[in-house]
Amino acid sequence: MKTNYNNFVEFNQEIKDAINNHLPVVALESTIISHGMPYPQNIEMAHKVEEIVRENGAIPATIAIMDGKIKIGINEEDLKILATNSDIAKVSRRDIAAVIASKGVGATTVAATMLCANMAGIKFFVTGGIGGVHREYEKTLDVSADLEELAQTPVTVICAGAKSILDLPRTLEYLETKGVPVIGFKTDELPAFFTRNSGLKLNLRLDSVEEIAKLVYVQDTLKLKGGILVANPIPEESSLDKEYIDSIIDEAIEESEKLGVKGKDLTPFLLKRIVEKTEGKSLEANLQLVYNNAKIGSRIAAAYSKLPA
Ligand code: PSU
Ligand code: MN
Repeated sequence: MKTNYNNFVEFNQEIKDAINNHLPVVALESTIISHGMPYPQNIEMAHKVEEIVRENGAIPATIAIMDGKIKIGINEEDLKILATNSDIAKVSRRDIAAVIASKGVGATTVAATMLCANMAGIKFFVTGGIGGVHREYEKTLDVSADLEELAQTPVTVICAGAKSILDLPRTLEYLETKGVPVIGFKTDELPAFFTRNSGLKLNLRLDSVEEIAKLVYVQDTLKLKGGILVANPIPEESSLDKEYIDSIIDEAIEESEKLGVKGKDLTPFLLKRIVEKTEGKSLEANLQLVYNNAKIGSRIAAAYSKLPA
């Protein structure tokens, strides 16, 4: 038999059945587990997010590469490996074929998870924050592959905006250029991950999950290329003080420059230093915003599945 797609993709049966029956399914990434949060909070987060997705009417599909296969729905053993090993590859679009070919293990970023979700027929994807245009872009040309993926892959990503480790105005400009709709959920501004506001006005605000589902439906029906970004602010009670977190982020960036950290190592380095410097306060905020995104993302997926197929 000739090698095909099925040789490199493995579905969990429940997820496969749900996709085939047009039931709501929500994809979840694994870089957030391996590189975005420390152990053991990463495992707790992965469990709780899956629980919240189910409570809100959808089926969770955590995606990673295990032993040379894209797994649509990892199991407990996979999760343990991803959460506890410090040498798991961070897999973006460019790395997928290499990690599969070498029968490796990899945690998928937003870009790679979108790509895999789309391959699998999953339309919604919940995460914490996306990558974007890095500060000092003019020196480094560092733009996350997440933005390029949003430009070309028809998956709706629910996030809490982007961290101000990034250049947020340029990130929004980039998304505009690439034709990506950015929807503020019950907000007029782009949320800045740890804080509800960034001072950057969005073009589009929607106040119900049904309206968002309808927009996705139109975009799909017209087969408009590319993804959609839903920006869901962190709950008020979990948000951090802007001046406090901004000064910590500035310090972390300064350290990364001194140490010459760049490329794919930069984002994980900054995330880790921020958790250390805030003595876990940023981690708690991060957990709460992911849970909130899981709730809203699943409700959007559930609303979408009620629209005519
Ligand atoms: N931002 C976060 N937490 C994360 C990431 C970003 O607040 O875990 C991860 C996501 O997987 C995202 C990736 O896709 O970092 C972006 O990395 P880069 O900037 O190297 O493209
Ligand atoms: Mn980068």
